[in-house]
Amino acid sequence: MTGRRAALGLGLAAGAASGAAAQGRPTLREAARGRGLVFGTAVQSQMLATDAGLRALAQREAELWVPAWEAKWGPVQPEEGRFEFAPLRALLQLAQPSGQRLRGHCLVWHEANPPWLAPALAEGPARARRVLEEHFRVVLGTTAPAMRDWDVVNEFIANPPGSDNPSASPGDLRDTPWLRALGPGYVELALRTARQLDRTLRLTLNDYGVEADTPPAAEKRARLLRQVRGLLDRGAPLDAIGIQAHLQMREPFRPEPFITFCQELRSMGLAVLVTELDIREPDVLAPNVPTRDQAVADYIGRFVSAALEGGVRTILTWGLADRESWLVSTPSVARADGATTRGLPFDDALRPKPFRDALLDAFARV
Ligand code: 9MR
Repeated sequence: MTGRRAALGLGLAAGAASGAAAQGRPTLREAARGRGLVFGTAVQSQMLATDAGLRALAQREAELWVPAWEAKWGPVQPEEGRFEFAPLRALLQLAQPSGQRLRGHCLVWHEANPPWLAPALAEGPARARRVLEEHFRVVLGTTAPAMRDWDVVNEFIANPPGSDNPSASPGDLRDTPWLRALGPGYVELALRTARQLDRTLRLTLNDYGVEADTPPAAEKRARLLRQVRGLLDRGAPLDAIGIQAHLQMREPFRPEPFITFCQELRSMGLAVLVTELDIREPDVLAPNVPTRDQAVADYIGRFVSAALEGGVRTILTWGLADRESWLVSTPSVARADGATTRGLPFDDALRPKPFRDALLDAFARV
């Protein structure tokens, strides 16, 4: 382990005081910690380096950081055999004085991959396996002291008919270059490879589209449960399920089916995390910002309370302030009417919104 620590240049940061309360209420970090919960956020090294306000906010409000980009395959292994850890190191350096821990995201995904990867995987299972094992060996070996929890496979369940982006795949598993190269055993291979390299790493499978009270979400929950049960029956190492929770207010949410889903996962001995919480507002907005923000907060409050009731103890939002949100910067999910999505706990001026209060209130009820 000492060699690994030296490899990334930094170990686990020591716990540090989380700073002043914002506007008379505790920080999310403090409030969560007081209830035995962990609150975290996605961060981007470039943004934290250039935006002092966002940096201070992430340092003050979050206990746990997840790199939104820096640990994905594309940035980490841009060319075969050339590994790049400078952006991750930069994040660790920013985290150290304020005592954040980092979780890893993600080792296997069908997006954010370098151009060389898909052709290499297409060369056949033996080559695909070597490529996977080498990436895991270097990445886990380098990040081990600082990152003890990884999304090993991200978004592996196929979207059922009726979803926003239904998958062509006929089975439970999403059709990806990994599935095509290695067959349905690729998830188990990834988990076993990670466990073999690092016996005490927390291994997580992360997915989305399982939150709402809609037929496609119900089917995706069933697919996830079926796949997870199969993995555990085969003795695959697995510790946790990450529920992304990119919520959409045009979809209904009902606590009961979601709580049952979390409890079923918990009954299999798994931890359940909310890993990427944010929310898209409805197509037709209320006429003023306070009404919009209150509607967002009501939905978030219901969702987070259900998650906590279902046994979730770690909640991460996908960014803290609207100005860093992919819901604002990504054309495919940005609002068609040109309005800025108010889908995170703090506004563009970094002032807390009712979303933040809904989190605090839900934490306080635990
Ligand atoms: O928010 C992330 C964005 O900055 C990246 O460009 C993109 C591609 O790497 O990924 C976004 O994060 C995604 C996450 O990794 C997986 N779940 C969905 C997130 C939003 O697209």
